Amino acid sequence: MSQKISLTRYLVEQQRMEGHIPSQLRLLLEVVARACKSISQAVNKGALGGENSIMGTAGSENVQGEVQKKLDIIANEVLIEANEWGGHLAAMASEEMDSIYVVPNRYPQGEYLLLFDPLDGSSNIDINVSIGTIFSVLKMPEDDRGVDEGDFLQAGNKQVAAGYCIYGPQTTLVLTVGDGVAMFTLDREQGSFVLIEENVTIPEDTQEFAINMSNMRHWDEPVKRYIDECLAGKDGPRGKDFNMRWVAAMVADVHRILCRGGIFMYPWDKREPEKAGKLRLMYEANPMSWLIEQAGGMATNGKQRILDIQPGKLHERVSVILGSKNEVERVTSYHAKL
Ligand code: AFP
Repeated sequence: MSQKISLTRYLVEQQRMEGHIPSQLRLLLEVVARACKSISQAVNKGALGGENSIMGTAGSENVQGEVQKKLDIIANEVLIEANEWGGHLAAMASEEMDSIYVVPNRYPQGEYLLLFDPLDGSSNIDINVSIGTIFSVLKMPEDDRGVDEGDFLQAGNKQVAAGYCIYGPQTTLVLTVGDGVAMFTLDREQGSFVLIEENVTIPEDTQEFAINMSNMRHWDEPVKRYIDECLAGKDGPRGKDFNMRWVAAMVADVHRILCRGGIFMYPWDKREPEKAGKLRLMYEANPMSWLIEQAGGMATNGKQRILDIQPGKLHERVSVILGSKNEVERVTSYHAKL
């Protein structure tokens, strides 16, 4: 790429040429990107942050009963403080907060709703492995007076923007506003995100799968069958060898899939049969599924398209199968044969 295109310029051009992102949404995305820059800064400091070190646990649990890391809480605060005063949002929801955060009365209220997992893959923080922030943007339902949790309960196909920022060897922001997927890497000297790839496309076929194999004995038949066939390699029904990767941060596994294809699964399993899955629908599965679909891939819960699931509650969980189209189709078809 000869001329560097910043995120700001990309968004202005989307607004001007494509006409489908209103200025308020553009502003919102710029603020989210700015917050991700601050989080990236904190991640980079690690134990060098002294008293403000981001390492270790905060001594509390979130609404899902998971131990909160210090960085989970810091990232949550950074996103709220950056977004509450701009006038583009009505409310926010996060993995780290039990209920929604309504923009305080002292600030103007906008028409958008922001959902996020401030720090995905928090078990990777202390071991210096990739982590990330995932976000999803919805519009307030029309003619709505006063915002409440019910306004957030919209299917993923209603998202107006979605993305993530991965804090790895590079800090990269990946975004869709419904016109393909674009990637921007943080240029630390310039302090801005620079476009590195537009129209990201996932190959339809793959020989790489991502799943936590230690849960194999708890899986349902269709997932077991799919993985057994992959493991059988060249001599099995698939007639080819497969490779496996598992970063334990969805953001990093999805990033790899957007870069070179693959299939990611966190399926329902028998450990907690009453839960639909481990991952959260509204601020993990929905934004990732939209990005994957926008890049030509597919995302289902084994039975239906994730983006068509009508959420019943904010912190709803879901079984996730996403990535290269032909593989996701295959696993989904195994579920249909049950
Ligand atoms: P946190 O956001 O609580 O760190 O969880 C990360 C995650 O939900 C997802 O990003 C990973 O794919 C998955 O957990 C890893 O889970 P296992 O430890 O069960 O493999």
